[in-house]
Parts: sequence; structure tokens; C-alpha cells
Amino acid sequence: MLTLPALPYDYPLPASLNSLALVIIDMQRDFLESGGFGEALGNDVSHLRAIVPALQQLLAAFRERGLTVIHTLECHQPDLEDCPPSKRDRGNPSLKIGDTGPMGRILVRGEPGNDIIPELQPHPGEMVIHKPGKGAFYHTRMQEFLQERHITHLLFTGVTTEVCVQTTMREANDRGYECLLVEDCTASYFPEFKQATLEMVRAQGGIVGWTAPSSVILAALATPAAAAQA
Ligand code: C5J
Repeated sequence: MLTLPALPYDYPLPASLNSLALVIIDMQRDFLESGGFGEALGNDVSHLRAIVPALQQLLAAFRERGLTVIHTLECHQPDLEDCPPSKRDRGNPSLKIGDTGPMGRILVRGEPGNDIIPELQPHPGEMVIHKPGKGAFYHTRMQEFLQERHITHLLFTGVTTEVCVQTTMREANDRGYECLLVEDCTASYFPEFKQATLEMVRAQGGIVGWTAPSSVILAALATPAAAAQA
């Protein structure tokens, strides 16, 4: 069995790498660029871009081997029917969800600002999950997709670590998936929250899952054993 050096202990990869998926959460202009949802909530969006090169490298490795990639986008329907007031009004933002900003309507599906950043655009055939909530299982086909593909192991990346990434990872763990958070491929507006999330995930014997840097995943995928498993 192939394993990854991880915390709190080695992460066992599945017997077939076809049961492994890379999950890229919400790498959208709305969170990473000026004028989007993240900035409207008062955040300094500059913290998030640092993970892009590492994430591009990991994504390229998955694509080269034909492994499953899942992209998620946080978004709402244009009529905001799926956006409760408890979400729209939260934080007293300068621009609310659905308001028109410099990149179109904030957090609305199909608007320029809601798109995934150019560097990480999905390829044809990759799964794209549009989600109205923080977790990728809520009001989506995520569970059905994973079951149809016999996916059992999930590597989590994206933003923000303690909000949409952590929510999805915790729920995936409850649903029985073996979850690993990729340390240098996830970011928060608050670096201390990212650090705390990494520690929470792997505390208590890995109560939610494992953490590891992308370098160990790239190294494992480059081995002949991984080629034989794919
Ligand atoms: C937030 C997210 N932070 N993708 N969404 O509202 O983490």
C-alpha cells in the first residue's frame, strides 16, 4: 500500500488511485480579487494568491495521470432564492450578495467575478460543483458524484481554510471519506486561522483527517508504484 508522509501519521492512499480525488474549493475571483465578495466583507484579499503556484503544480500532476479533479464554486442563483437573509445580511458588507460591483453581481452564478481564476480554470471533463453554502455537500450532487466514481479518498485545497474548506472536509469525514488537507495549497484571510485549522484537523489522532505538504503528494505520484496503481 502506498502511503504519504503526513500528520499526525502516514496517510494511506487507496489501492487504486482512481479512488482518489483532488478537491479545489472556491478559487474564485470573488474571493481572490479586489472588488469581490471577500473584499466586500472587509478582508485583505492579498493573502490568498500565494497558494496559486503550488496548487497549479498539484493540479497538473493530477491531470497528467488522468486522476479525478473536482472544482467548487460558491454562488447563488440570480434571483437569490437560495441565499437566505441570514447569509446576505451577515457582516454588514459594503456590497451584499447580489449587488453589482466592479466584477458584476457579487457571488452570483455566471458573473465575471464569480468565475474561477484564470490560472485554475477547469478542463473539460472535470467535475464542477456549484454550491450555495459553505460545504460542498449542501444542495449539490457531490455525494452522488463521489459514489458513482467509487471515490473514497479526498485531498482538500482552496479557500478559505477555516470556512468552506474546513466545512466541506468535516462533512466529508462524517460521510466516511479519508480526508487530507494540503498545507501549502490552502489559504485564509487570517493566517492564524489557517494554522489553527491545520492543527484542529490533525489533533486527537487526526480527528478530521490528515495534513501534508503538496511536495509529498507530488513525490508519491511520481513513483513507479503510483503509475502501476492508476
Ligand atoms: C467564505 C469560502 N469565506 N469559500 N467562503 O465565505 O470560504
